[in-house]
Amino acid sequence: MKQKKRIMAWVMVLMIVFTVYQVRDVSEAATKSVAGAWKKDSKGWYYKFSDGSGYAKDEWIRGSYVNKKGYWEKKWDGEWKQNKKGWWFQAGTWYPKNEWIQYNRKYYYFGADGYMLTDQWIGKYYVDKNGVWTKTRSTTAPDNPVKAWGALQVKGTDLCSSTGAKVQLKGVSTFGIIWDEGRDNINLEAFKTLKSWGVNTIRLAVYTEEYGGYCRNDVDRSRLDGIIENGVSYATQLGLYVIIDWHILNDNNPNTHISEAKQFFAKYSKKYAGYNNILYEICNEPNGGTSWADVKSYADTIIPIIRQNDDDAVILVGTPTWSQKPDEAAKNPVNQKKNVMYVAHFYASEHGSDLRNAITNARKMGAPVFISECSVTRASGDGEINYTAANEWKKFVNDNNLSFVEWSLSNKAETSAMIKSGCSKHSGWTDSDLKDSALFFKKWFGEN
Ligand code: IDC
Repeated sequence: MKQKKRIMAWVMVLMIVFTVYQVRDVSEAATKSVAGAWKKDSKGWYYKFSDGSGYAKDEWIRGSYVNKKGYWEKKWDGEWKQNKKGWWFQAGTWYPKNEWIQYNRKYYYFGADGYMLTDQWIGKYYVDKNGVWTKTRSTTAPDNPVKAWGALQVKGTDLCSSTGAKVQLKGVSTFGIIWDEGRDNINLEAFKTLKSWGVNTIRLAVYTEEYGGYCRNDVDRSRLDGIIENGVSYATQLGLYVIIDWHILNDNNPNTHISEAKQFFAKYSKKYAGYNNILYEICNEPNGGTSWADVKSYADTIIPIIRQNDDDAVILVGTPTWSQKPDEAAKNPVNQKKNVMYVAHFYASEHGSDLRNAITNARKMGAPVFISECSVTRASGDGEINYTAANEWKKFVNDNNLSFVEWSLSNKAETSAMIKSGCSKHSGWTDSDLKDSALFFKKWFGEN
C-alpha cells in the first residue's frame, strides 16, 4: 500500500514538471514578439515599453487591461470572433498579432494580420486545424548544430539528436567537388555564408565515373582526397554536419565500382571514426535498370565495412530509379539497420505526388527516409521553377520533418546552380548573386 502511494506521488510530480516545462516553452516564444515587459512593484504588475516611451496606461496589452494608474487590472476580457477570413481574438480594442495566446489551457498563434493560424509550423511549434498547439520539434537553428545535437541517431523513422530530439538537417550539396563551376566554393568562408542562412549540413559530391570521378584512371585521386578532407575540416570547424556522398550516376549500378567503394569507405570511416558529424551516403542514384536487390547486396557489403570502424554514423542508402524508390527498400531493408536511412531525391518541376507517396509508404513500413539531394527545377538540373510544385514539396518535407539537401553550390549556367553564372564570388553571396532556386531554398533554410 505504502509503495503504491509513493508511485502515485512520483507520477504526480512528473506530471507537474512536464506541464510546467511545456507551458514555459511556449510562453517564452510569445514574449519575444512583444515590445516591452511586465514588471512588478509593491502595488502590482505594470508594463514597460522597451523603446523607452514609458509605461502602459489605460490600455490593453496582450489581452490584459492596464488601468489608469498603470497597473494590471484584468485579463482575457475578450472573445473569439470570426469572419470569412478566419478567427481572431478581441479583447477591448486590442487583438493579438504575431504572438501566442493561452486560452482555456490551450495555445493559439495569431499572424501579422491578427488572424489565427492553423495547420502549420510556427517556428518549432505546430498548430492543428483548430489552431491549437499540438506538437513541438527541436529544429531551431542552433549556433553550433553539431555541439547542440551531437552524434545523430535514427529512432523509428526519425532522425534525432544524441538525446533523442527530432532534428531536421538542412543542407547544401557541393557541385562535383573537382568541377570548375563549384570547386572553389569549398572553403571555410563559403560554408560560413551558408551557415548564416540556416544551413546545418554540407554534402560533398564525390562523382565516381563522370569526368574527374574517383574511379577513373585519369584522375589524381590524392587531389580529390585533399578536397574531401578540406571540406570535412571546414564543416567540422563550423559545427556543421557533412555527408560524404559516393556519387554514382553514369555507372548506373553501385556494384560497378564496388571494389573502389570498399576501399573508399574503409578509408574514410577509419579516418573519421572519432567524429560525430559525418554521414556516409554510399550510392547517390542507382539507375539504368538497377534493382533494389542489386543495391541491397551492395549496401550489405559496404555497411559492415563502415561499421567496423564506426558503429553509429548515419548511413544513407540510395534507391533505384535515381533514388525514387524508398518504398522498394522498405519492403526488404538492409541487414544491419541501425542508423540507416533510405534516400529519396526530388526535382520539383518533374517529380510530384508519386514520389511523395513512395516516401510516405516507405515510412509507414518503418523505413526512415532522407532527402539528400533536391531542387525546384527539372531533373536535368535545368529548366523552369514551378513554385506551386516547389511549395507542395516544402510543405510535405516540413510536415514530415524530413531532412533535405539542395543541389548545388555552383555557378554553372543551369537553373539548379545556386550562384548566378556571372558571379565569381566564392563566399559571401548576397541575394543579387543568387539564382531563383537558391533564393527559394535560402528562405526555407532561414525558417524555424
Ligand atoms: C548534374 C549537374 C550537371 C551535370 C550532370 C552530369 O547538375 O551540370 O552535367 O550532373 O551528369 C541528379 C544527380 C546530379 C545531377 C542532377 C541534375 O544526382 O549529379 O547533376 N541530378 O541533373 N539527380 C537528379 C538530378
